[in-house]
Amino acid sequence: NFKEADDAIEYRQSAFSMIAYNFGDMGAMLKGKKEFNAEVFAMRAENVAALSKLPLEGFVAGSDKGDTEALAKIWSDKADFDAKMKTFQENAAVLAQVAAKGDKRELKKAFGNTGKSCKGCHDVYKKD
Ligand code: ASC
Repeated sequence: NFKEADDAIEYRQSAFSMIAYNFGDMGAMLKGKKEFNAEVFAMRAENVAALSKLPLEGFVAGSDKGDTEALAKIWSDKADFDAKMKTFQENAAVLAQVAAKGDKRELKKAFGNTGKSCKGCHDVYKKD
């Protein structure tokens, strides 16, 4: 368990930061902002799939505080939040599987689905 609420906050924010870095690089490749490299893309997809399992653990009771972008609704609608996080994890797992095979059309679709599950949660539970 985390010693302080601040430790839980730092943990989940670190995970999100690493997810954003890896997912952002995949997006840059798909948008042609940098050269597509199937091996790097697959590595990043694997990273996101693993990292997607981390943030939820940091949303412990009592960590609804401080100057963060997490809305109080996360804790009042926790079951829905958990379900949305699980959908993200599932989409990220599919993306990693598809990326390993390297079919660009399939990979774009799986990337889109994963991005939708990022946004779907941000729209409801993240301060803008
Ligand atoms: C990203 C990022 C997000 C998602 C979201 C997808 O790269 O930082 O929060 O994609 O914009 O719609």
